Amino acid sequence: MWDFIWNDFLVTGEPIIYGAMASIVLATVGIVFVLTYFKLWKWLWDEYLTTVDHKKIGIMYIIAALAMLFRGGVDALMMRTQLALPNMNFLNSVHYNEIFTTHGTVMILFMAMPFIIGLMNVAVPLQIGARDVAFPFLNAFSFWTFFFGAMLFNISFVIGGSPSAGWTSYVPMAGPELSPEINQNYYLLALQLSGIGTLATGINFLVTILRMRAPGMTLMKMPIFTWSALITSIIIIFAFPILTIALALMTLDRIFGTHFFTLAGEGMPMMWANLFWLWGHPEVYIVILPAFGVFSEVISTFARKQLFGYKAMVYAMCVIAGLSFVVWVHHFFTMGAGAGVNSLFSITTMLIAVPTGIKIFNWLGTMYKGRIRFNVPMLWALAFIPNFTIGGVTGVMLGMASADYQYHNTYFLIAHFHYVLIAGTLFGMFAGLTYWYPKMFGHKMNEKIGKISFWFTVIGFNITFLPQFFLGLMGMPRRTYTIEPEWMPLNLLSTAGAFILATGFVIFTFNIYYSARYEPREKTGDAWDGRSLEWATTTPVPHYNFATIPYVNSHEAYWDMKETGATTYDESKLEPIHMPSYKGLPIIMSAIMFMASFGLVWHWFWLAIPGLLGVIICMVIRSFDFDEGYHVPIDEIKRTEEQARGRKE
Ligand code: HEM
Ligand SMILES: [Cu+2]
Repeated sequence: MWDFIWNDFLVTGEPIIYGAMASIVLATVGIVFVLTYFKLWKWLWDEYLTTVDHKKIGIMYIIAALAMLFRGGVDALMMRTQLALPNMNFLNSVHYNEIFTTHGTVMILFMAMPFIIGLMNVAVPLQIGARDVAFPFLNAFSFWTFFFGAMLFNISFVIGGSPSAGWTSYVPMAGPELSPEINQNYYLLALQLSGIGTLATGINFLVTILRMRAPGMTLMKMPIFTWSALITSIIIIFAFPILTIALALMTLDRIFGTHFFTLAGEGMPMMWANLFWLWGHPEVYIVILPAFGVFSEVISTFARKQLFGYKAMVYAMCVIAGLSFVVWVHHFFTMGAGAGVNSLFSITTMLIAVPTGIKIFNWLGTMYKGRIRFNVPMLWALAFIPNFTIGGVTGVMLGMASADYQYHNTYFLIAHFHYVLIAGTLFGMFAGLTYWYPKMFGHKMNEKIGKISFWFTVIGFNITFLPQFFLGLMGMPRRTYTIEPEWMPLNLLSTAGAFILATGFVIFTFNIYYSARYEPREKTGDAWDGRSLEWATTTPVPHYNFATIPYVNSHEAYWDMKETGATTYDESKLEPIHMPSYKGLPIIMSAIMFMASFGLVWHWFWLAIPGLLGVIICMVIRSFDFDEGYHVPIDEIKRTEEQARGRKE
């Protein structure tokens, strides 16, 4: 028993791991102590763990995403440290493999995705004048499956060993022959668990946006961020089932001995690559389109102009979404498809540059002759345009199949996708968080600290990743744990940049803490002189969002209201508001799913089977739950609104 725990269950033998174990234990004890000492358990349970309010769920998503940014960021710094000089002995090859695998997976699935879903949760219902999402219970469930999926993935580090076959998990590397340990099972089950939540989110937001818009808001009058959320939801609904199936098949291969992807027994390893990227390529648009949406909102607000080419922006996003499903083969141009196939996918890939270019010109057009305010959200948007363009242009270079034989799996690719993911997604999320922050918490983020973190991030980012294009051209392969002496100067530079970049992230996070303590409270609900409906509510936003729902006449609904002096509080139209009740079931059910998944990871059917039964029991309980929520009485709405609006005047 102790033998098993010491030799197989816990990961041992590395000082870094002991350090991690100690810090996990200390952090857990610390959190439990603080919650107990300040008697916060009940508050936490009542206000957050059981909440079905989209605003609070959004906040929880964003906090989790920021925590994961640090997990993935520490991984990145460890890799860059190992690559700074030739013959470094900081990480061995096995450890390096584990770290690039977990870094990629955590960053895409447990950082970028939840961050955008968090912002969607915060902003979309407010932007369309709704009181919540279509399925609030499901929304809470989505969050908790994501959360427990992320936890499952993260404990692999200290329990049983991390996956090491890359975030793409290509077979045969990830198959039972070459990865016989349990580590790969963590990847499969953690992604499966959180993927369920993502799919549910896609459905939830599709229905919310199609069915719950304020009267008058036709599709072409929706704010552009809501449009990006709608298109993202559609991509999710088409893409995630592919991932679900692929993961399930590999789980069968690894745990139950089937042969879908094995070389033996007529399996097809190439099928994994196809399924993975048939999901994986749309996935990168799932994380970029909402960032485009944020930038559009921010640029038009801070240039004080209507978004230039609103319709073209919408159509461009639709075209990008469609094309995202027909380019996946560019991820394996060198794996032996014929020239015809490669040419076709080359062309579809490069076509994406057209609608993306249209969007870039529209952002520039929006700023043209605008009276630009250089607040922090706008700075992120301004930095995004040139940096993302570098990512886009190098993407077109990679998209040429013949040239890709040269760049394939080199640092050129690493530089390319970090330009897209950091300058696109991450800057977008930072912009969005700073932009909607006053709506979420009732005060702005500190501008000065925000600017410092901005400059650290943007400069550090370019020092880190610009040299990597040249390293790639010099032949430095990706996923290598040692470097040749001739690659040393540029690598050293890149590593130095990574630490500057990381400092920028730390300052950004510090700013959240600092602003919560010291920034003046925001009295108006309209912190930036906004144009869409989320700014029409008071701050803090009442749990029912809108006392009375306005009639919408353009994609700048609040701008119109400001011109006519209308508000979202019309006492003569007040009616009791129907709201859903808070529920403990989503978190309990997800915790049980976590147990079942953990059992499957270890092939412990004594845990997995009761776990699955538990999930079914939860579903039965839910289907006999006839609680229809409650109504907020008119008196209470009046009191809340008068209090909030009294302050506003
Ligand atoms: C502090 C900022 C970051 C640094 C210094 C950094 C550095 C690195 C390094 C050194 C690698 C591995 C290269 C190799 O040996 O193959 C890597 C891979 C990767 N990174 Fe980052 N990264 C950062 C942020 C991000 C972000 C924000 C994302 C996504 C949103 C991301 C996504 C990925 C992915 C998908 C991989 C590929 C993993 C694989 O090959 O399996 N990174 N990064
Ligand atoms: Cu792709």
